[in-house]
Amino acid sequence: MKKVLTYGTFDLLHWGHINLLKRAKDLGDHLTVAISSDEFNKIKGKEAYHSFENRKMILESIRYVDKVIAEDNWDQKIQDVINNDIDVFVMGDDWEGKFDFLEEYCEVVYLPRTVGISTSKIKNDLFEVQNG
Ligand code: C2G
Repeated sequence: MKKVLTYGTFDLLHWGHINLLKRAKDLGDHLTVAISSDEFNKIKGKEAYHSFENRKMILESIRYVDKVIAEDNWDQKIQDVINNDIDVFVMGDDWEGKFDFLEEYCEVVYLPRTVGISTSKIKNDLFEVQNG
C-alpha cells in the first residue's frame, strides 16, 4: 500500500484544498493529513476560524482522507514519515523546495496550487460584502 502524507491548516475548507487532497490521494492508496493544531497555527502566524477538533472532523469526512493526525511543530515531519511508513510527501507548490530534506526518507511532490481561491480571499471577500 502506497502511503501519502500532507500538512496544512485547512481552515474554511474550499475547493482549492479539495483539489490538493484529491491529487495527493491519486498519488497512492492511503492519505494521511497532518492538521495544524491551534497552538501551532499561532506559531505559523495564522488564526483559524474553526478549532483543531472541528477542522479534524471536517477533514475526516472527506472521501480522499484516510487518517488525520495533529501537526504541533515544524520539526515533526521526518518522524511522521517514519512512524506512518510514508512513501510520498505532498504539498502545494507555494512550499516548493521547503521540504526537500525529506527526500532522504520518501518521495517529495509539490503540486500546483489552485488559482483563484484561498482562505484569506474568502475572509476578505466576506468582509467586503459586509462593509460595502
Ligand atoms: N492549497 C492549494 N490551493 C489553494 C490553497 C491551498 O493547493 N488555493 C494547498 C496548500 O498549498 C497546502 C494545502 O492546500 O498544501 C493546505 O493549505 P493551508 O491550509 O493554507 O496550509 P499551510 O498553512 O500552507 O500549512 O507544515 C506545513 C504547513 O502546515 C502548511
